[in-house]
Amino acid sequence: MDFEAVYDLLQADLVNSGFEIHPFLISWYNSVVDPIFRLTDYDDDTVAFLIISTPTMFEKTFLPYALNRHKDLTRDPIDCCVKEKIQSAVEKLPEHEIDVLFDYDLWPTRRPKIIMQTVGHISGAAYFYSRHQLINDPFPKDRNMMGVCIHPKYGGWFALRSVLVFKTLKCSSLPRVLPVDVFNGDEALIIDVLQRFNYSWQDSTYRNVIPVIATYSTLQQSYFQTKPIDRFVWLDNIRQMNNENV
Ligand code: B12
Repeated sequence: MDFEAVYDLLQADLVNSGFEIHPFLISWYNSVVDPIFRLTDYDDDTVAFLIISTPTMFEKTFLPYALNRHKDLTRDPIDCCVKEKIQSAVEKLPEHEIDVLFDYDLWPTRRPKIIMQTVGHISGAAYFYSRHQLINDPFPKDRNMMGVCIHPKYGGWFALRSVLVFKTLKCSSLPRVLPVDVFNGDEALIIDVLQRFNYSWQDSTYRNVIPVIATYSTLQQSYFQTKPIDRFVWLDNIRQMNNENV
């Protein structure tokens, strides 16, 4: 199966479930991260795909999963649901050797196996804004300021979930898609989003710094605002309401 066939199959399987897929080459990632973060097991022209969840993933994929009584909801249910969905897509490509990395995969040293925001940028999915690009950086030198990706359609209403590395798929001529700089280089807007993401991410205003075509639903926001320890009870209530309605 060539690149186009693989890309088509992944899109057919995942787009209607509320995901987006963005292809990239390992060399694009390795050329920007520090040596310690490089993916050294692969050739430069190895094809990989970034998978992000969009606002509809919650209703299209997660709720049906969570309402299924056979699913164990005691371990992070969103992560388990996304993993199951991606694994089922991968199983449809048995002739390829695929390494699947998730946003939460860490080495024993707690270092992330893959830096998802960098992948978001180099794959063209969502521009990564960081203090390092500022000419006049106003933030305290000793403050660890996280960068943030902004998606051209969903602002901050999305998550960078997984990377599929196709060890057996090489394509040195893969066309590169540049990420959309939604702030057109306006440094004041970049500072504003970095402030919102670092100092008040809980209010979600960093997600709305540009006009968006969709946000997380009220139900989804309620789920994410629930403490992880209380989410099982939250989901159990949804299951009970669903039973009453059938
Ligand atoms: C660790 C982590 C945390 C830690 C943060 C620790 C810290 N302050 O650093 C904690 C638990 C606190 C945290 C909290 C949150 N997080 Co967090 N977190 C991560 C995680 C797992 C790893 C981030 C990391 O350590 N990166 C490593 C550092 C070194 O990367 P870096 O600083 O970007 O440096 C690299 C780049 O600069 C790159 N680089 C160098 N030159 C160039 C040039 C270019 C052009 C480019 C593109 C890159 C590049 O190379 C460097 C490395 O060598 C990622 C998922 C993942 N696997 O990536 C999510 C992630 C960053 N978190 C995310 C989110 C949303 C949050 C929260 C809002 C909570 C939430 N989940 O809702 C809060 C926000 C907290 C805050 N603002 O303070 C999202 C960000 C989404 C987005 N739109 O950007 C991610 C991507 C998870 C996801 N699945 O989507 N998080």
